[in-house]
Amino acid sequence: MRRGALIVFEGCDRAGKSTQCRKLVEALQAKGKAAEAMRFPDRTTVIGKTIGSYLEKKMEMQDNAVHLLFSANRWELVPYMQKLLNQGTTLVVDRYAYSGVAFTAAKQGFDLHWCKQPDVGLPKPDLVFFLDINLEEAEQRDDFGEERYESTLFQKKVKDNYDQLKESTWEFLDASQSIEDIHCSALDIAEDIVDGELCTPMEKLWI
Ligand code: NYM
Ligand code: MG
Repeated sequence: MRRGALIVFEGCDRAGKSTQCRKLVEALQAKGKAAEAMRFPDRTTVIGKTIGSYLEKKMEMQDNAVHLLFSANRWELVPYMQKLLNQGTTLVVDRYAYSGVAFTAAKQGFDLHWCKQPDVGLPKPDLVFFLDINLEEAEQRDDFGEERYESTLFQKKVKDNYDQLKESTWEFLDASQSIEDIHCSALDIAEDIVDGELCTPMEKLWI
């Protein structure tokens, strides 16, 4: 049986990732393909609830420690992801290890190399959409500025870090286009991957 594809959306805050994830899952399902949405952090688990409190500034945490929690939150969901992928379900994931690295490495005293280590060996995405947003535009979007990390200066550093994480699996989408236009481009690219030759077993990230 064919495995499902692992598709990830990445980008700075308010780039439109959640909207595009939802639309992509709906479109794939409408075409009769098994697809499910996931997101990181997954704030529903015990680890995820702690991350949620940290992001909502209800608690403080040492920076290395919270970085490891974000990674642990991905690892705890790997068995679930593997099960669905092996059953032939495509996963469309809102943020993944690239967010982990880009955000922590934007903090003082962190480098990309250290930040990548806890996520080394995770299932490697078959496709990563990077929603490229102009930071002045993101700032104007609803809710910007409420959670931790949502300042333009921080997001600028995050964007520079993303630039250094680009891999051959990445596709850039201009986030200033309309929701429909972005969706059409994403769906085209995603369908090629979902229907194409998927490498089995899956590759491992950053190995
Ligand atoms: N974030 C997300 C991290 O700092 N590290 C990670 O590993 C992940 C997955 O959490 N500002 C940050 C990026 C976001 C915030 O994400 C919450 P969202 O997509 O707004 O729920
Ligand atoms: Mg957010």
